[in-house]
Amino acid sequence: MRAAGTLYWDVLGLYRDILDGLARIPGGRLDSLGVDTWAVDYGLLGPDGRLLGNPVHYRDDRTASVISDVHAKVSPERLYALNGLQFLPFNTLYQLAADPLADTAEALLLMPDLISYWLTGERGAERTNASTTGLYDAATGEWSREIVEALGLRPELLPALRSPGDPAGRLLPDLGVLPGTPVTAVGSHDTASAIAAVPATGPNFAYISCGTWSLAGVELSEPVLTDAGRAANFTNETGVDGTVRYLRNIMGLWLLQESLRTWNLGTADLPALLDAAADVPALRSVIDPDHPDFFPPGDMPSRITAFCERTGQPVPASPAEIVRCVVDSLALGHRKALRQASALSGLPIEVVHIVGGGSGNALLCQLTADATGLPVTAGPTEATALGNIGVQARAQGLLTDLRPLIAATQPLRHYTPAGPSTPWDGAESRLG
Ligand code: LRH
Repeated sequence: MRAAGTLYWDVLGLYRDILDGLARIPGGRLDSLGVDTWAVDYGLLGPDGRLLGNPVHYRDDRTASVISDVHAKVSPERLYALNGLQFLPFNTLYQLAADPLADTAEALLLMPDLISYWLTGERGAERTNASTTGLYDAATGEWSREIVEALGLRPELLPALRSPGDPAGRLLPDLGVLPGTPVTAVGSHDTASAIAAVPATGPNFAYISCGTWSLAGVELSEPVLTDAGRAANFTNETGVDGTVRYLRNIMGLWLLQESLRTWNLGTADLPALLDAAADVPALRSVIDPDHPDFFPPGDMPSRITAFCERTGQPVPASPAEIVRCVVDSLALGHRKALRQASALSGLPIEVVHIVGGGSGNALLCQLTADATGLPVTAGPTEATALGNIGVQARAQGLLTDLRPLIAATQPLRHYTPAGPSTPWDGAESRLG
């Protein structure tokens, strides 16, 4: 929500919904609870543990003016050598540079850690999400003293790290819901939880965690911190069990969500629109989904048509044509990222797993198979929730290996490439 020019999260609304949800648990009993959210955003606490200021949304543009200051203190090359993170203007380290409260705050808690703190009174920094801050050393798995000091941040700002599966306190009695319920640290970065639930049956797979963002890449055991990886803006995020998610962010279904919002349509209208889009000729016009024009909230269709006009392509007119342009462009983005992930990491890809809400988008899954020339397995849709619960179940000794269980129990759909991927070769060059 925007107020006086700043884009904020409604963090207390989210917290209230969590408490409401807990109050409705059938039977009034839980063996464990784990919190995950999106990455990078945070709340700052004062000396008495109070929240200083309302957390700001990563789509706010407050970092635009501070990025060069940060890079003057630590070069992008050195940052990448230490944190292995793709450059995204909203990485926590840039947000902190734009946040006047960072100088006086006592503690920084990333969103899921903030919710956990409110639920339990205990503070910590869960590793998978800490790895998205830019302040975390991808090789050692600890906060990077060098980056923290170079940026003039106090090391005490950052709480002690914890890993998925660690205990994270108990629900406080004064919440009035399920008092004493154990809280377990999970892959608190939603993408870490989602990838923990990929139903892969062998090592040579790629994944696309497809929702508001498409996070497309491969899973590795060690970070890849090469110049070529940096140039391609690949990230090394920490996964559950110390795995490395070597991936790139692609703008994702945000392009569709914001288009629907502009047209005053809801997700219930999407199936009919996608059906109509399937009848529009393929690859008439494509956009670079990652162009910064598409990042902020607002009228998406007019930004898409402006891009097509600027690049001399046919201008999509109807909603179905715009949806087709978006879905084609995302499939192209998936293809480019996965080809690079494989080349940069040396991992051959035999199958692509699409998980998350986008795995229910049959047109996008089929076009991703066509564009990559690889078989696609789609599902589960609720991968993040399943990965979150799976880590808790494992911490309780209820299972040892989540992926085979997901593969055996979740409905999955399979897509094979419909034809040669040649038309996509030409289209990729139009992305620039
Ligand atoms: C997906 C996600 C992604 C981040 C972005 C901020 O929800 O966590 O992994 O890059 O949000």
